[in-house]
Amino acid sequence: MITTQHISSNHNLFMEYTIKKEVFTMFTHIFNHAKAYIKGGKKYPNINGIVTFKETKNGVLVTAKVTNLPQSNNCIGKFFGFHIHEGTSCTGNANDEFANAKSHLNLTNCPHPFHIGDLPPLLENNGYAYMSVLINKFEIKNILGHVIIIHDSPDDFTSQPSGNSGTKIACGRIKK
Ligand SMILES: [Cu+2]
Ligand SMILES: [Zn+2]
Repeated sequence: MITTQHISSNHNLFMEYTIKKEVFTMFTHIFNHAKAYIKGGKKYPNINGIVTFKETKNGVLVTAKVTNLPQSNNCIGKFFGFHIHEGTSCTGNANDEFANAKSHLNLTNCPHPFHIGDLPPLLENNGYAYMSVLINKFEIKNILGHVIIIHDSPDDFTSQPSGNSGTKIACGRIKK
């Protein structure tokens, strides 16, 4: 038999559960997610994308989706250098419109390609690139506010200080 007492206690349990769930969701949202909206520069203004960062117990899951990348004239499948840079603004000057992105984010005093900001290159498919990679060399708090850059050439993972990746063609700032 259900009494008023039962209903009231179930209601309290339900409220407690709801509040705990809300607080949990709030904290995971505040501490464990970030994103960057990527926009092309003057040469490729139609480049558009989003990079999301999600903290997991094994590292940060980085997922990039980018459209309207330039394609090779002769051969299929062009690679693009892809890094987190130490700068905090997608601005620059007449020579380099994203010059203020500065160098690769490097918090551990290591050479390229062991910078915190060194990521696998993007590969376009009819101008579209999708990549998801797990990385445990940084936490989201290390990269917030910095910018992510797409270059017009692949990273050679050897040349110092930045893998000879060529011109910066797109940029986005990492935020909550
Ligand atoms: Cu770069
Ligand atoms: Zn690097």
